[in-house]
Amino acid sequence: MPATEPTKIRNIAVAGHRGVGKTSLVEALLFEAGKTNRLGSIDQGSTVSDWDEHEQRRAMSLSGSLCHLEWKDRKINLVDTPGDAGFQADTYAALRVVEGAVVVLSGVMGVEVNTSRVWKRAEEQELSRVLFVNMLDRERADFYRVLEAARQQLSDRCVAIQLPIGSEHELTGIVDLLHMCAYLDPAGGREGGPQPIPDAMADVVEEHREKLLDAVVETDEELMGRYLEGEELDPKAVADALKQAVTRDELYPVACGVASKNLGTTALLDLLVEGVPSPAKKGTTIEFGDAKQAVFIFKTIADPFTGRISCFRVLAGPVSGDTTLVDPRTHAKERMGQVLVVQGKDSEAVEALGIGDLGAVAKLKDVVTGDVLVDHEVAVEPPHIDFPEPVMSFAVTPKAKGDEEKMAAGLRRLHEEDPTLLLHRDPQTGEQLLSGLSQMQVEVAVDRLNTRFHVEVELHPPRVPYKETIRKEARARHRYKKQTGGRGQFGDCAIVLEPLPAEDGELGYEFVDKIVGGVISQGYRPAVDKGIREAMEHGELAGAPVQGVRVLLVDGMEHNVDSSEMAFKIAGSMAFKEAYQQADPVLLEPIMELEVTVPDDNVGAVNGDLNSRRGRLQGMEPAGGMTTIKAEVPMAEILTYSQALTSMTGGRGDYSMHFLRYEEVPTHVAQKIIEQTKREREEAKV
Ligand SMILES: Nc1nc2c(ncn2[C@@H]2O[C@H](COP(=O)(O)OP(=O)(O)OP(=O)(O)O)[C@@H](O)[C@H]2O)c(=O)[nH]1
Ligand SMILES: [Mg+2]
Repeated sequence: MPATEPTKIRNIAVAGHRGVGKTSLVEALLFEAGKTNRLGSIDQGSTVSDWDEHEQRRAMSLSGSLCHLEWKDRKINLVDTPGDAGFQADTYAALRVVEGAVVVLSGVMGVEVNTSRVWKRAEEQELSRVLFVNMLDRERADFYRVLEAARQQLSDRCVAIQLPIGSEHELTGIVDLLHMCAYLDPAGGREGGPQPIPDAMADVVEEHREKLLDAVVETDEELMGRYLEGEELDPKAVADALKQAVTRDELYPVACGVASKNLGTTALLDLLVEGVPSPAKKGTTIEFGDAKQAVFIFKTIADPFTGRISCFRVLAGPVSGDTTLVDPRTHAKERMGQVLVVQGKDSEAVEALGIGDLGAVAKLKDVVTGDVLVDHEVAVEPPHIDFPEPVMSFAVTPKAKGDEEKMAAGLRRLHEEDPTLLLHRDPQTGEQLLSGLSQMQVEVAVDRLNTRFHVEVELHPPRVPYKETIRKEARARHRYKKQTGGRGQFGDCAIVLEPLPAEDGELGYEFVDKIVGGVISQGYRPAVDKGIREAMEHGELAGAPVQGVRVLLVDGMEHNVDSSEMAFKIAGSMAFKEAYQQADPVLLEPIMELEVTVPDDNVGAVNGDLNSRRGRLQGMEPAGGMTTIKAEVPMAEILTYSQALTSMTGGRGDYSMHFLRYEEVPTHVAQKIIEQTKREREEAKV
């Protein structure tokens, strides 16, 4: 099979909020196009794109899934993306390799938190967009309400291109306003081809057909002229102008249907072919220099059995099997043994893939998501996929002693698949921290460690990385002296501690040598510095590292026989501890900047709760039924926020946060932490 021409390809990401029927829609499109013989379902765990056992167990998508189908002599590549906030890495990566997105909305819920988020991302990437209002068979579903919400909250350039026939459980079909025909509910079978529009719909169809034509001709002067002269425009002319408008992001057609029954797929497939640009028209902004063959890796699957599978978009080609490319990031040669097309969990080798096409290759050596591979070494800047930052961390420990390395190796593999999942050691608390975008993402990683890598691990709330600093100047002198028979020990130093202001928000440390007249010889002064640094690793208040201190070494004494580096190190450390007590030491805690998006009804409860967490409200932005609250909250108060938010908002809230700065812990809170540390230290001694 020769490579498909770029003009005959459509690359489409299916994106939207959690649970709106994206996977069901992809399933229906594959079925309608004859790629599968029966319509799989989420509830039976039988869809093509949610093939992973963890996806089936949780009945939700956890990673992006690549599928393809043929429709009217076009190859449509579909990337089904997860809607859950914890799994957005794959969604964002998918949006980087497509020209178009089908943004799926629930006919009941309309525009939700993640709808707006993927919309914004698609806008940044200048993707052509089609909306699909799904679940119109459900109770309280209302196409026109959702259409209005999309026009208000996403773009007033959204225009209906299909309409439902009937509503809720009396929904019987949809009308295609472009081709002026109807499709009747196939109840899970294949759609039976175009039917006449029911007479009873005449008025509403007329109204929306006119709105559609008005919107389309407004983007095309020539067509506008013909339209105004009263000419009847044929669907082809309208579709051509529509495609131009969609390509230039001037129009967003709104389709509709019922994915779980396969209603609306024919009209949607027609729209993807006729109304969405091909890679030849829209192309990619990813750089590949003057390479004749180039691919961009947008997804990595780390399978313990088949090894690593890398999904790519062809930037320059065609690219065939048996090709060796080079990764300019590592300068390593990478062999593309076989070029594969992917259908969910299945793949099939093909001869070659052309420009713009999406495919996969197995067993590349050292390639990560985000790499560009080229046929000869050219300096290319790999495109930056702006992945969301982790918002929460858990401390992880293996259940069995000795499994640390196995756990780390497994998590490294999972990080290859999902770059937002990070394992790192907190240098301060010594804990292994697993960070991610949501609690569920972290829990799924734990499940996968178990099933794929056979390591059982436990999650705990992490320790807060407190710090200590001083508020005023203090001085101390310490003489370390030991006389035990032969050679003794002698070190004597006087130091002054001063608060050192933060630089760019970072608290530092400075050692200033003010010795005059050589009272301590040059060779011993760094030992004093070293002793002080060691003492600063564990402050006297709560054992947290001390920062924001300038130390002046002002005086001292040495003994010509007994002095040693060791003696001066000890003297420095002791002098520091003594001065530190006098310098008004205080405890510092990390403050996070928090952004919570919740339904308007929950704002009161969420604000009240943030208040009880010592949060400080910074602002509120209502937008279409949801409000985004910005607040500064101490990290210690927000370690387990996810559960609280879920219960306050019935799962409809969403949040993200990042580190802002360190601040002094209020006295009454600090007192408790200091006492707690003392108790722990004493227990540790026993
Ligand atoms: N009544 C009805 N149910 C639907 C429809 N489409 C999907 N569902 C059901 O809604 C649930 C979620 O469907 P999914 O296809 O998993 O939704 P998704 O958007 O892929 O979910 P995530 O990938 O987890 O974000 C499943 O139980 C589906 O059977 C529909 O049009 N009507
Ligand atoms: Mg899904």
